[in-house]
Amino acid sequence: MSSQMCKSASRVIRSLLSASKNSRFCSAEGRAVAAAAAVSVDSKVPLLASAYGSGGSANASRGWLPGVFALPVAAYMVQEQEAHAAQNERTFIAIKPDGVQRGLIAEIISRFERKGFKLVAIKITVPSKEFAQKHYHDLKDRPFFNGLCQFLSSGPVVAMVWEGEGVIKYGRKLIGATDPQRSEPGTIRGDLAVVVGRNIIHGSDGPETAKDEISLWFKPQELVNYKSNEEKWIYGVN
Ligand code: DAT
Ligand code: MG
Repeated sequence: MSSQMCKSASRVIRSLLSASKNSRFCSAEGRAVAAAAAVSVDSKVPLLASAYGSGGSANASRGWLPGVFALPVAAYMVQEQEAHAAQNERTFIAIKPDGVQRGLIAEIISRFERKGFKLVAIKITVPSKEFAQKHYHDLKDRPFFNGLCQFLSSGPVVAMVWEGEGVIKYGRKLIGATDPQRSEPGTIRGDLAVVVGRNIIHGSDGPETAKDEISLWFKPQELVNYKSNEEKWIYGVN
């Protein structure tokens, strides 16, 4: 399906879904029918096409399901699509020169990795001061801006993109409060840093910042799309 088709199909499905939420059609049998129909959709049969194509009704003989069967199909497909989109959330994380020099690269990466997030881009680089100023542009009026940019460009930085459901917000939780004196024990800054000027790690603070920072630090082709073998054990609904 083209992305345009996907989008309009998704809109139709979404309105069907809101009409059917909590209805009796969202049952286990519904899911089975939906799964069968989802296969049909993959093989380019018109959206919501019948899994019972050879049935006797007028609808079935045209290859279309009546709305009552279409609803669970719709619900299932939207849920799948949304779950997939959530898992693809990405954030920018950087180990600053102090973290690199203190030998904390593996420690920091392992905390994100063990949580269940997926590394999709990584490089080590010494950013220029101009680049650091771009990265921290929103802090340009703060008194520590110059020193901060000087410091970020003073040595190697490990720049990364991590992917997973809720990774932007939860990444910040793993990192801890900006000032390590206020970071909880168990967080990266809480466990591994002492003062705000040497807090070892950066993490995007929201979806817009994440998008901007990822595109500042990485070219699109440096981001790797892959399926991790662990995903089926990290994600799931019972
Ligand atoms: P965060 O890194 O938690 O997103 P921020 O965006 O407010 O925090 O600031 C960016 C960095 O600037 C921060 O990691 C360390 C430095 N910084 C922040 N507040 C500071 C302060 N009061 N004095 C010195 N450096 C500070
Ligand atoms: Mg910040």
